[in-house]
Amino acid sequence: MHIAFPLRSNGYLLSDAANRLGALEPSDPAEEMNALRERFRAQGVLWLKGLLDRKSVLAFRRRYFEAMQDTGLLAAGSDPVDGIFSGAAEQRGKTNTYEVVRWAAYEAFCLSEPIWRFYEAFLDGAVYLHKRKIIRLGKPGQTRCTGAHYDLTYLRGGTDHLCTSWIPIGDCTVAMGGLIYLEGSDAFGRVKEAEFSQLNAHLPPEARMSAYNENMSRSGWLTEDLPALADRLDTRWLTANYEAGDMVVHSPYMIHASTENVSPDQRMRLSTDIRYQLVSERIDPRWAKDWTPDDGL
Ligand SMILES: O=C(O)CCC(=O)C(=O)O
Repeated sequence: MHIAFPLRSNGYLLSDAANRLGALEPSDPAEEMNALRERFRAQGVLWLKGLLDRKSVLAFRRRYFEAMQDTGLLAAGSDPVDGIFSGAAEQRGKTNTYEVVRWAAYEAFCLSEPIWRFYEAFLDGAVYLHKRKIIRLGKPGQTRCTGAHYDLTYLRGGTDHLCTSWIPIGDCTVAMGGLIYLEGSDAFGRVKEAEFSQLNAHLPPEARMSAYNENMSRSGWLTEDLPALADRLDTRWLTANYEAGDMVVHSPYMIHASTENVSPDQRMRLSTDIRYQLVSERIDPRWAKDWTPDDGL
């Protein structure tokens, strides 16, 4: 995929010219389940095109931005479903994202039938949705991005047989700073986690599980320097133009990050990331509460 503009993440530039960028491969959710499982095992990620009903996803995007109207987030006169940023500093409004994650409407969205039915088939059993579910808003001009990490860092108290769903709530072009994946990095994530397990072995149980213990970085991230990591592993960051209705599934070892939103029309990136696993397997008890800013995860 040729990208005609610089992709920046926490101050680091990812350039097409350095051959460190590639395109994420889409998958059809109607494909045979064993083929999807095999691709997931080999690549650590599955970008499922159109798994969800596009209209329902857009209805939730509208609902979210309508609820934020009084914060001044939206450009005056714009349609909330477009999520056009006003450029103004956010005011305190009647609601905020930490309340939205407790909405029944959001819970219903995360539990929508195509999602749990997919996981029941994919994982081959009854599934559980982690209570701690995150909604992220990416405003144009915001320079803070998600650094390179794999999810198990934050989920060491349960099974590693779990899947993250990253769901764009609305279309999310590369320019809007959607999730990017480090090609082939599931294997590297496993090696890193085995190293951390050894380093953490002498720590008390709570610290051993923590993403922020003495052996980890302050954020739990591997690095913010995405180009250096791609150079080191001689691989590429995979980008995609996601659409409302898509769902990306990634393994807890797959390394991912995000880039700045440079949308020319000031469109905000809204997404959610939620985790499913078999109900019969160990569930990290720290994830059994709604997401709050001070939950220490
Ligand atoms: O959306 C983001 O920026 C980060 C999401 C993430 O880390 C995840 O889906 O696990």
